[in-house]
Parts: sequence; structure tokens; C-alpha cells
Amino acid sequence: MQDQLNRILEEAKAQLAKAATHAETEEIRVKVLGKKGELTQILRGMGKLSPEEKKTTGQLANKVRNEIETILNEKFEAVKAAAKEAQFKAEKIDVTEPGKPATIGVKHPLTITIEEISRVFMNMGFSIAEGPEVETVFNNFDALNAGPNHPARDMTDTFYITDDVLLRTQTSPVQVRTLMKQKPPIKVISPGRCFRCDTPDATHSPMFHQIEGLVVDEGITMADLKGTLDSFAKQLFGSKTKTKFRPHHFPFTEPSAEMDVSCFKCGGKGCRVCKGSGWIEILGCGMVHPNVLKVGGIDTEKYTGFALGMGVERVAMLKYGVDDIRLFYENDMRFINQFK
Ligand code: 2NL
Repeated sequence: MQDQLNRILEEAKAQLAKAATHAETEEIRVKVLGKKGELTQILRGMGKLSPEEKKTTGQLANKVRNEIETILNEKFEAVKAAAKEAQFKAEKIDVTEPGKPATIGVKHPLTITIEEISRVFMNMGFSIAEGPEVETVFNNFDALNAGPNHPARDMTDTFYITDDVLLRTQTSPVQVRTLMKQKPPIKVISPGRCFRCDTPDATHSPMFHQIEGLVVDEGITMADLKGTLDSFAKQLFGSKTKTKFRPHHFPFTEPSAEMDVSCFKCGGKGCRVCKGSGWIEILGCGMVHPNVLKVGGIDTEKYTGFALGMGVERVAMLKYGVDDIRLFYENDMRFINQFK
């Protein structure tokens, strides 16, 4: 029996030396000291021994148990420490590692252009008006003197939601809303998104941006229109910029004109940007048609006004030398980042 006890001790020592985890150590503890453990069974069987044998074997058994318990406790401590160490290693963060640089976004070139144009008009006393992109056919066409047979109303040119509701084809309906709820003097611009059934190509997009302007007051004349737009052109394209007005036609203005600016690239000599002419077409404008003023209940004997409209993409393409309108909508950061 004493041999057996010594064997149990040696075996337990050898196994515990190899144990590397809590589970392995616990397994050995159960095998030796558990209810059915090797040592437990020997201790139980000691009742059958003679008093003499009980004394010597008992002493050895206690010594073996104490020794195994000590080694077990040490092992439990060791595997616990090792597990903690492993966890620390796995969760280690190198606080000295350089951080990932945060990338700060940039303004979209169309946003930059809208803000630049708006700034010029705001400095001349204009307010900014906004309105919905989904509009009534009345605000988009009828109120603007574009009668039922106007070609722009065609199903193939305009995105209709219902017979009476559409995606606005210009931001004029915002000006119409202003005319209907505000009394003169009126001095607003309306930047915003517009929609037309166009197949995309280098110069067309079914979604684009526009800025319109509207001034209504007593005694507004074509001279106010020309002075305001000439000043605008000089502020946006440089103080040497010249302007020229060519007769045109819009249903909502009479008379109507298109404004050209002297080429800001070549100064008017003729180059690639102005296609050799020295002039660049920038916007449409005119004196507000009396029929449009009447929609807002404005006394056309007392008040007159002028209005203008320009394409944001066109201005941005000219200013930045962008040759394809579709680049604005691809959200390719290699393109967007060039306008910082
Ligand atoms: C262009 C031409 C224009 C207007 C827009 C307007 C608005 C009201 C009354 C009269 Cl409420 N006119 N807007 C006037 C002239 C031209 O836009 O070529 N846009 C890109």
C-alpha cells in the first residue's frame, strides 16, 4: 500500500508537471483526490488495516495528500497567471503606434460654384429662396406663361409624377411661390436641383442645377437688369470682364436676352474655351412678363421686374475647365479632391 501511495505521488507529480491548462490540472485533481480518486479510495480502504499499519500508512497517505494538494494549488495559480498573461498579450494595444489620419471631406465643385454665385448676389442684397423639387404643373409651367401647348410641357421632356405634379424643370417655381406670398420689393435668388428627360452625354444630364434670380419693385428697368448682371459677371469672372446682351425668347420674360461674358481665359482674343469667338454665353434673362406678375397678384401698372436663370454645371465647367458634365455625379474622389 505504501508503494501504491508513492506511485500515486510520483505519477501525480509527473502529470502535473506536464499540465498546461486549468482543465488539465482539474482533471488530475479529480483523478487523484476526487470522490472516486485513487488516493481517496486508498484512504477509504485504510479501515481494514491493523492499528500498526494504520499509523505508518496513514502518516504517509497524509503526507502524499498534502504534497499533491500543494503542487495542485501551485499549478492552479500558475495556469491562472499564464491564462491572464495570454489574454493580456492578445488584447495588447500599442499606444505608441501612429494613428490613422482622419480624412476631412471637401466641398463638391457644384456646391463651391453655387456658394460663389450666391455670395455675389447676397452681397448685392438678394435673399436666398428654396422650394420643393416635386412641383405642380401650374407653378412650373402655367404660372410662367408657358401655356398648354408649350413644347417644354411634353411628356418626353419633363418627368411627370401625375397629370398635375412633376419634377421641376427649372427653379422658376420657387420664384413663382415668392411672387404669390411676398409683396414687392422682391429680390431673391433660388439655387437648386432640376430635372429634364435628357439622355446623358458630355453636356446633358437628366438631373442638374440652376440658379434663378428675381427682382420686382417700382421703376425696375432693363438698365437695372444690365447693371446688376454686369456687376455680377465682374465679381464672378474678374473686374476686366465685359458683358453683352443678345435678344432671345423666353415665355416668362419680355423682352428676353442672353448674356455673354468676354472670355475669362483669353480676355476676348479667342481661344479653346470661347471656341475662338472671345465670348462665352452665361445666362438667360429678361423683364418679367406681366402675365407672370399677375399670378402673384402684383399691380403691373405700378411694379416691374427682371429675372435671370443660369446653369450651375455650365458655369462650373467653364470656370474649372471640366469637359464632361457626368464627372460631377460620379463621386470619384480623384475628381472631387481637385477643387479644394
Ligand atoms: C436660362 C434662362 C431664365 C427666368 C429664367 C423667370 C422667373 C420668373 C419670372 C420670369 Cl418667376 N423669369 N426666370 C427668366 C429668364 C431666363 O432662365 O437659360 N436658364 C438656364
